[in-house]
Amino acid sequence: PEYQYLDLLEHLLEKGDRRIDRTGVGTLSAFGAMMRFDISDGTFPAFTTKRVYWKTAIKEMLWFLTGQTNIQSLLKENVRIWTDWPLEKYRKATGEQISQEAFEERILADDDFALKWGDLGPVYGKQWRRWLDANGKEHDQIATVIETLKTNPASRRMLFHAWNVGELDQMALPPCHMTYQFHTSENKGAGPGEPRLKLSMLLFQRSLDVGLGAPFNCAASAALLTMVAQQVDMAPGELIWMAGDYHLYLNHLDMAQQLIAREPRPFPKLCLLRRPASIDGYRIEDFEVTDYDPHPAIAAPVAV
Ligand code: THF
Repeated sequence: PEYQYLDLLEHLLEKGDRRIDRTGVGTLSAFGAMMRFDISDGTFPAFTTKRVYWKTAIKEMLWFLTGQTNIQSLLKENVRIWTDWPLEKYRKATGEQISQEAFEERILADDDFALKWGDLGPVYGKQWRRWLDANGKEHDQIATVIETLKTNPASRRMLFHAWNVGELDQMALPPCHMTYQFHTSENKGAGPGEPRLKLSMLLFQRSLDVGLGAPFNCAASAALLTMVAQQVDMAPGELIWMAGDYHLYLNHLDMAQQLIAREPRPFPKLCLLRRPASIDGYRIEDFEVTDYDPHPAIAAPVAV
């Protein structure tokens, strides 16, 4: 199944359209991809051709679910993948050439500084949990999806969405993974006491950084599907992942060559050690990943 990912890399290297992108780094780009991962047997699609920091990816997902948008809470969990955007904004605004470490320390130590400089605007968490409508009413899209799964699982309206058009210009970055839709089907062959329904999730991503972001997005969305399935007493089914513009940054070409030269290994397994009372109750300690035996990590810069 990891070959689906390696095929995207190969396609980009061979046929990608070379262009200068928003970040100025340059990419090889293509349009329209789909990957499918059956996770019904507990498979966790953490890629194996390089080590994926799956705990970081799940911590980011848990942070989205809290509805928070300030990097201070991420830094408290030692997650630093969102620092670049506030850091760049701070450097531009003040002209101060502060190091990433010093900036992160100030965000952690100084709440006022964090309020002023650590917020990413109304990104994922805000839209998922507190989408503001024209009448000033807030909508918790996650709670609605879970409620609908429990009461009307055949619905075709079980989705949440982060592309809030009126607020895009306030976001540090408009959402990349923007629509998550859920679908249930009969859990064929379920024994007594086993869930009768199977839950699948389709993720649409308008923009996919295949080198750096994709392994994170895949692990995080598999974790989300596993959590939601547990909350609604269904078996996890299939993770279907669609991308619009998928691209390889030009400073990731060496990494891509190394990845496709490596032999993928079996995916690890994911097990939830506890069943929290609600979707808000998960902690990183609840996720147990076993049999993960990846090739070594490959460091690569992120385009800001
Ligand atoms: N911007 C770009 N250019 N690519 C992305 O993947 C991306 N995201 C988020 C927002 N903007 C993006 C940020 N997500 C890493 C991983 C995910 C990120 C940003 C950075 C990263 O540096 N990963 C390293 C090390 C991680 C660590 O130190 O723990 C890696 O080797 O994987 C996609 O949603």
